[in-house]
Amino acid sequence: SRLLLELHHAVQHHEFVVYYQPLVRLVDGRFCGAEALVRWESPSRGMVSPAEFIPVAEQSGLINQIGMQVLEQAAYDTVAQIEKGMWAADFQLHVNLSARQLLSADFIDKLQDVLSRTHLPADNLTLEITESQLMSHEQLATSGLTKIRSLGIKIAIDDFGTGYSSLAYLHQMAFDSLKIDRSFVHSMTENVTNQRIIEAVVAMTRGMDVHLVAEGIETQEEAIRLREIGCHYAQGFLFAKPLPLAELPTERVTDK
Ligand code: G
Ligand code: G
Ligand code: MN
Ligand code: NA
Repeated sequence: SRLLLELHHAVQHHEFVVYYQPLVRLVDGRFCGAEALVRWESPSRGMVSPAEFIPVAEQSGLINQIGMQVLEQAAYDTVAQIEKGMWAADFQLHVNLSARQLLSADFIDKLQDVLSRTHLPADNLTLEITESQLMSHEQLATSGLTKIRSLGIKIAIDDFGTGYSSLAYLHQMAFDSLKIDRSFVHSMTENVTNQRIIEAVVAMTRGMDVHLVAEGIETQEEAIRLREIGCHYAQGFLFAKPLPLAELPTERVTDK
């Protein structure tokens, strides 16, 4: 297709830019991390949303190259921000991963290569994979996640709650955080069922060493409620939409 041809060209000419959406600690509002979200600045199409081209990139395998370009750019940015004192030493950079990348034979080598070239400490990196992608590649994905974590990189399960994984399955997975899908957060203050689901996730992970992140927070009311329920981190338009690095909140973060 035409889109695929243009996407090939975009990979060769590095037409992708990385936007960032802050991750906030609910107890004090600290800007403690950010999710990298790719955009395609196409000369002919203008700014293209990942929702439009990620599926094509996944199908064609181009996601392997695009994913690495995003990771490398985000890693350089993060190292520079930490060096300038704009981001704290323990800042968490979150980068999305497709199952296709996790399943590719040289992924771990390329990952290590990016870390050593950019000097990003493994400690500062969290890779996100959606619950539904994990569910459809259970065996391979599980061993891939274990390898990633053995490098000191953290794993987040993205869009959690939409993939119907069982509690038993969850306990055998190797992950560090769960990102509660925004469909549960949205209108939770009016919809008791959604609130009960989030409470259940909090209860379920209580004995586990897991960070809970709520996605899609749009109102102060939702933030307050989530904090009361026991969810520690949040992301959403209430705090900031995905922004270019230069437009992110400039407030210096301090270790308290
Ligand atoms: O930023 P936006 O809401 O338009 O993102 C749409 C979707 O694209 C999200 O579900 C997000 O997970 C996905 N996405 C954004 N950036 C990347 C990326 O670098 N790699 C992968 N695999 N998916 C991404
Ligand atoms: O699937 P993933 O969680 O990676 O997707 C991130 C996407 O969610 C981004 O494209 C971003 O634009 C979108 N997003 C982030 N915060 C909000 C929010 O508060 N409300 C809505 N509706 N979408 C959001
Ligand atoms: Mn994500
Ligand atoms: Na998500």
